This record gives sequence, C-alpha cells and structure tokens, in this order.
Amino acid sequence: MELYNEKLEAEFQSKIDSGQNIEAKDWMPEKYRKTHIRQISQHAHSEIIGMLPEGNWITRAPSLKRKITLLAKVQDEGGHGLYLYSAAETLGISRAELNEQLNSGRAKYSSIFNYPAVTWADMGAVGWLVDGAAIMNQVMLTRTSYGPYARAMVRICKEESFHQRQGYEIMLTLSKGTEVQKRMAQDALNRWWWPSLMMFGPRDEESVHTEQAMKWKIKLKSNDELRQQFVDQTVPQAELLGLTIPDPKLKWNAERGHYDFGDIDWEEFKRVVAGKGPCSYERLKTRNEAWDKGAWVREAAMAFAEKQQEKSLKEAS
Ligand code: FAQ
Repeated sequence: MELYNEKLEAEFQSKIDSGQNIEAKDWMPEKYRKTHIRQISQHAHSEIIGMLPEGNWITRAPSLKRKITLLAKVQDEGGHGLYLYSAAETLGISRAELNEQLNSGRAKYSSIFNYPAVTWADMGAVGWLVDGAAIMNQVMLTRTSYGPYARAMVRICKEESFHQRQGYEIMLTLSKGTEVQKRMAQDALNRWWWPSLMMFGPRDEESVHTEQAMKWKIKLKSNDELRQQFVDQTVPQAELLGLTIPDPKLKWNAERGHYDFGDIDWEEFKRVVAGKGPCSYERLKTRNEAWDKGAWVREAAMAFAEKQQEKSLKEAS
C-alpha cells in the first residue's frame, strides 16, 4: 500500500513539474486536497466579506456614474466568491460546510477586510491598493496546478484589473481636486497602506505553507517577493498622484534595484488574523444577518428546484 502511494505521489509530482494541471477526478495526495480547500475557501470568504466595506458606500457614492461603477465592482466580488466556492466544492467539501465555517467565525479571510472604509476616498484606496495587491498575488494563481482554481482565476484577474483602475481613477480625481479632496486622498492612503502590505501574508521565514505551496506550484513567488513587487510598482503611482506613502524609511536602493521600506507591525497583523481587527465583529455580524435574511430565498429556490425535478420525473415516466 505504501509503495503504491509512493508511486502515485511520484507520478503526481512529475505531472505538476511538467506543467500539467491536476483535475478534480485525478488522484491527489490528501494534503494537496486539504491545502486547496483551505486556500480556495479562504479566498472565497475574502471576496464575500470583501463586499462589505465597499457595499456600505453604494448608497453614498457622489454621482450616478460612481454608484453604477461601485455597484458593478461589488457584484463582481460576489461572483468571484461564487466561482471560488464552486472550485472548492470540486474537492469534496459542500457549500453548506463552507458557509458554516465562515458564519461561525472559524474560517480565515483576508485581514484587510477588517478595516473600516470611513470616507469616499477609501473607495479609491481600496481599489488602487487592495485590488492592486490582490492582482499581484492572483496573476500567478492563473497558472496554479489545480485546474478548477486556475480557470476561475483567469476570469477573476480580468475583473480585478478593472477594479484596480477604477480605484486609481478615483484617487486621481481626488488628488487633482480641492485641498479638502487632496487631504481625503492622502488620509485614505495613510490608513490603507500598511494593511495592504499585510495582505501578502507573514514574512517568508514565518510562512508555514510556502515551501509546500511552491513545490505544488500553488505559489510561484513567496509572500516577501510579492510584497516587494507591490511596493516597487505602487511608489511611482503614488508619485503620479502627488501623494506621500506614509513610510519615512521608504527609499530607492540602487544596489538592490528595489525600494527599501519600513517595518510592518506584525503584532497588529496577528491580532487582526485572530479576529480582533477594528471591524472583525461587525463583519461577521453583518454576514450572519445577511445569511438569516436570505433564508427565504434559499428555501424558495429549493422548493422550485424540487417542483421542477418532480415535473421532469413525471414527464419521463
Ligand atoms: N489575512 O503560510 P502562509 C481580494 C494566514 S482577495 C488573513 O503564508 P499561505 C479581492 C494563512 O491563511 C484577498 N490570514 O499561508 C478583493 C495561514 O493560516 P492557516 C485574498 C492570512 O496560504 C479586493 C497563515 O496565515 N486573497 O482582496 C493572511 O501560503 C477588494 C500562514 O500564512 C487570497 O486569498 C492575511 N492577509 O499564503 C475583494 C489569494 N496572510 O490557513 C474585495 C489566495 C496569511 O494556516 C475588495 N491566497 N494568512 O490557518 C493566497 O495566495 C495565500 O493563501 C496567502 C497566504 C498569500 C494569502
């Protein structure tokens, strides 16, 4: 039995090494299956909870154009959550279990969504920085080894790049606007900068999953590599906006060919991931209320599906 498993594992690894996808019906080690359920479901939960900070601003958007764009963005995020839940389901976990894990507070989701969006400028900063960080990490996921996840990511990345641009455009408008608008944009950058850097996860030496994730081509770059890439890409964008990144240690390092940047508050990161972020309680409460309020929709959909099934059984007999 052990020899049999070793042979299967060797074949499985060589398939990944040669760039082939693993599909839902293929043999896979139990740890690969569990790792994917963990990552894909955390990702799906992040999209679903990620709708909340921006959802709050749909009714307060400053113009019809902004309202329509924000509405479309938040809807896209809901869609991303649904594709990702479907990808997780191909690994043998049910939608009911996934929902229960999120609603009970047992599941993790991205730390970033536990911060408040207090002004309209936050809609710009979230699109520019949060979607910007999300794309940086997710482009590599379009080439991840698990087929259903990789395919979901292709569509998600196309939509995320639109999200990033709409956020940057809001920042551009505000930073070229009145003094008050400029201050709002700077204030939003000040509040979202460090949490955005935390999105990439713990430092490489503390990232428990990276080594295995690289072997299975789930990750093509480490957390720190992606964080550096994000800083290098974002600093010139902030310069173009005429805004200042809130980091006195930020400095171009010609020798490394990268920006050096200051220390991240890892204690804050740990607190937020442990469910003690500024909005952690509120996010789960809102999510649970939405779940309860939606019960009649789920029940009606199930009743309709049962009726349709009965009808087609009758027609067939
Ligand atoms: N927040 O060993 P690693 C978005 C956890 S989607 C909370 O480095 P890994 C779209 C990690 O789960 C944003 N927890 O783990 C949008 C693990 O815990 P566990 C989400 C975090 O998996 C935009 C532990 O720490 N993106 O923004 C965080 O190799 C705007 C050890 O960490 C994805 O989910 C964190 N920031 O690397 C929506 C992308 N970082 O499970 C609305 C897919 C780490 O052992 C508005 N995921 N942890 O208990 C990934 O690429 C990876 O899972 C990482 C973490 C890179 C997030």
